[in-house]
Amino acid sequence: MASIKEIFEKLNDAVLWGEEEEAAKRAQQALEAGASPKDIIKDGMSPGVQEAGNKFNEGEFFLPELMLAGEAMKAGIAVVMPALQAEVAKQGTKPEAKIMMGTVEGDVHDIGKNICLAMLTAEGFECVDLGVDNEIDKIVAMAKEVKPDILGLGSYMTTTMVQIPPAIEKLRALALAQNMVILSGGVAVNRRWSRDVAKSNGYGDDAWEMIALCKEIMKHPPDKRAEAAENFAFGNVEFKHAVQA
Ligand code: B12
Repeated sequence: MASIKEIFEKLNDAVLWGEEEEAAKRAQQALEAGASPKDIIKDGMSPGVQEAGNKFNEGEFFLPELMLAGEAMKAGIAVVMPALQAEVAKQGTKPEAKIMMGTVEGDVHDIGKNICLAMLTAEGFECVDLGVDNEIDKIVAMAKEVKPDILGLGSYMTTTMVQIPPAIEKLRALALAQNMVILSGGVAVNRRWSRDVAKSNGYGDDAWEMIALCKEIMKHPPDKRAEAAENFAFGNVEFKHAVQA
């Protein structure tokens, strides 16, 4: 029988080369071999999709290959999702918090967001997927309706990151009234921009940092969560305009 390491290699390859059926099959095989859904996403698929991104940046892959890699990753996630949810249900704990995530207007990249949502679900958070290409008014309306403890806004292109600051501006009063913490993330966005320009309450480089941040946020009473997020995410960021001696 193949080891989990060997299955992960094949699974990562299937994602990289955009083989949907193979990815679903290998994800199932990994589950049957006893791998945890979390590890399957983290070690069995994420490196494959990152590699596809690298090949695109280096000019070796083009858009069709990228789309196929994205679809293969989705097929793998679909296989592990029920196991992920079953694992959480078995733990029988109340969800730690409600987290809503969506991509801003004009942006259809959703692989990173989907990884975050899958991993947060695995950690016991109740997750609401707002999907991609969300206009600001829709984000505000959904935040009012869903009342998440944490709202994550994702942008993956420099052309769409400009949507995040006005979205946060429009959400500010609601966030205060609902004690909702707003995070920004995605490949177009960085920590300092999140703090200084978007004025979000926090940023995460990847799904694992987002999980750590969400856990930290929920350790605090509702009215202290935004501050706790800012300390955790931005505590070590140097000031933009350092005073010159
Ligand atoms: C895959 C991909 C695609 C796929 C998307 C498939 C899908 N379903 O998502 C397809 C082929 C559709 C695509 C299309 C396009 N793409 Co594209 N794409 C990529 C690529 C290669 C990888 C993105 C990805 O999935 N990365 C892997 C995931 C796991 O990483 P991630 O997104 O960063 O997510 C992690 C963290 O950021 C974090 N995170 C994510 N979201 C959030 C949210 C919060 C709140 C937090 C805290 C954390 C967090 O956690 C995640 C997991 O660890 C990137 C290049 C790159 N290296 O990133 C280009 C890239 C983003 N694309 C780019 C472009 C230009 C396009 C197109 C315009 C191309 C075209 N000419 O048509 C279109 C635009 C479509 C649109 N309107 O959105 C550019 C953007 C350049 C820019 N201006 O900034 C990039 C950077 C490539 C490049 N170097 O030029 N793309």
